[in-house]
Amino acid sequence: MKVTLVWSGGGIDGFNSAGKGMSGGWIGHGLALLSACAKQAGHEVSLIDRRALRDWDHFRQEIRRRAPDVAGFSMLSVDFNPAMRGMELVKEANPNTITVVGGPHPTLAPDEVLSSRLVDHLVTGEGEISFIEMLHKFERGETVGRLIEGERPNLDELPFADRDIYLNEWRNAGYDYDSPEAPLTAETLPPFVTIIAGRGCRYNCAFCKPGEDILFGKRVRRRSVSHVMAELKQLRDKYRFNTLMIHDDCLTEDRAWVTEFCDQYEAEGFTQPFWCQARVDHVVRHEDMIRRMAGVGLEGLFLGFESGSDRVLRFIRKGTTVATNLEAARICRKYGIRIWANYMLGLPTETEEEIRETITMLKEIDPDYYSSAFYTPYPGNDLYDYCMERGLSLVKDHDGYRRNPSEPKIKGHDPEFLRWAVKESQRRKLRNTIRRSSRYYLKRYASPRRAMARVGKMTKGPPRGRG
Ligand code: B12
Ligand code: SF4
Repeated sequence: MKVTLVWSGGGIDGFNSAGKGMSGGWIGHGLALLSACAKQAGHEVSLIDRRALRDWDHFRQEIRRRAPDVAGFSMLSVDFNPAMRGMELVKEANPNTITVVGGPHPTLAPDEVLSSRLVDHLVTGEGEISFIEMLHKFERGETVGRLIEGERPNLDELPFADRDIYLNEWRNAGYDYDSPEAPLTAETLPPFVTIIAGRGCRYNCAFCKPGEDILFGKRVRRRSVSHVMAELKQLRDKYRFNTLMIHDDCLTEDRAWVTEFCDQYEAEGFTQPFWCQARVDHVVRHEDMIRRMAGVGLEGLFLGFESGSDRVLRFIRKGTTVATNLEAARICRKYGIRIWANYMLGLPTETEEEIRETITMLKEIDPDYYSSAFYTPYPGNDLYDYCMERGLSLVKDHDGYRRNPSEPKIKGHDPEFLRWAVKESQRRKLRNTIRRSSRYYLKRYASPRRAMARVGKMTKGPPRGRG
C-alpha cells in the first residue's frame, strides 16, 4: 500500500522550522519506527513533515502529489489542531484515503479525537504491530475497527528507526545539514543523533502519570544493550555521529543495564560524548554509576529538579528532595558533567515564597542550561485531573498545551511575577559568572590541544569546512 506518515507537529515553531533547535530539528522516533516496520512489510512509505513545509498550500500540494492509500498522523496534545487541519486536506484531496491517528494525545483522549469524522481509525499505545496489521487488512479489504488498542512489541524485534525518511524530506525542502539532527546546544559537536533504548518508567510523578503508563504500559521495557549497540554501529558507519542523546524517560533507573551499556560502549570503541535524562535521586544513589558513565563519555544530564520546595516536590509526587537536587548537582560538577536543568514554575498550590525557593536552589545549582516551564496541565495525568476538578486550567485550546514560559497555564498565579521568576531564576550569581568565565578562558587558551590547533591554523592557512 502507499502510506504517507504525517508529522503534524511543530506545535511550537510550525512551518518552516525543520532543523531549527530540538523541536524543529529532531526526528520523531514513533513515526521513524512505523516507517521502518511498514517498509519491512513491503509497503511504500513516505513522510510529510510539516516543519519542512511552507504553509498549508504546500501541504495540499504534497498530499496530492503522493496520493496515498493511507495517511498516518502522529499527535501530541499540542498537535491536535494542525493534525486535524492536515486530515481535512487529506480528505479534500481524496475522500477515499484512509486516515489513521496515533500518539500520546489520541491514546490519552481517544473520545475527543474520535469525535471528528475526519478520523477513520485510531490506535492507542504503541503502533508498530497493530498499524502494520491494519495495513494488511486494508489491503485484503477486511473490516478494521475504528478504535484499535496497540499491541506492545518486543523492542528487540523491531527494526531500527528510519531516520532517512526525515532527512530526505528535509533535504527535498532545500535544507542542507551536516548533522542528521540539530545539535543539542551551540557547543555540541555535530553530527548529532538521538536514540531510544526503552519505554516506560516506574515512578509516579503526578504531572506525568498515569499517562506514561497508558502509553507504554506499567512495566518498563528496555532493548538489550547489544540491540542498541548494533544501532549505534550503524549510526557510526552511516552518519559518523560525534554526539549522541538517549531520550529514555528514565534510563538511569536500571543500573545493571547502564553498567553493561558503558562496558560495551567502551569495548566497541565508541568515544563520542553522550547525553541522557536522569532522576536526581539516581545520581545521588549511584554515584559510582555516574562516574563510570562520565568515564565513557557522559557529557551532560537532563535533570528534573522541578522545584526548590520540599512541599511542592511532595505535592507533585516527584519522590525527591531539595537536598537531593543540590547533591546531584554537586556530583555532576565533580565529574565535569553538564547540567540541563528542567524545572517548573506556577504549579497548583505553589506560593510565591516557594517559587523564590526554586530561584534560590537554581542559583546554588548553577546549571549549564536552563529549561524552565510554566506548569501546563496536559490530559492523562493526575495533576491535570486535579486542575480540571478545581477549574484551574487556563489552557483554552490545544495550541496552549506547550509549557514554554510565555503565559500562565493555571489560575492563582500572577503572570508578571512568573515572568520575573523565569528571568531571575536564570540570572547567575556574580561568583558563578566569574567561575564560569575563568573556566571558559582557561579551556580556550590554556589547552595544549587548542594551542596546537591554533599553531596549525597559522601555518596551514584558512580552515577547511567539515566533510
Ligand atoms: C523526545 C521528546 C521530545 C523532544 C523531541 C520531539 C520529537 N521530535 O519527537 C522535544 C524535546 C523537542 C519534545 C518537545 C515537546 N514535548 Co516531548 N517528549 C519526548 C519524549 C521524551 C520521547 C518521544 C519519543 O520518541 N518516544 C518514543 C516513541 C517510540 O514513542 P511515540 O513517539 O509515542 O510513538 C509511539 C506511539 O505513540 C504510537 N504512535 C505515534 N504516532 C503514531 C501514528 C500512528 C498513525 C500510529 C498508528 C501510532 C503512532 O506508535 C509509536 C511507536 O510505538 C516523550 C516521552 C516518551 N517517553 O515518549 C515526550 C512527550 C511526547 N513530550 C511531551 C510534550 C508535552 C512535549 C512538548 C509539548 C513540551 C513543551 N515544550 O511544551 C513539546 C512539543 C514538541 C512539538 N510538537 O513541537 C509529552 C506529550 C504529552 C501529550 N499529552 O501530548 C510527552 C509524552 C512527555 C510527557 N510524559 O509529558 N519532546
Ligand atoms: S516525570 Fe519522569 S520520572 Fe516522573 S513518572 Fe514521568 S517519566 Fe517517570
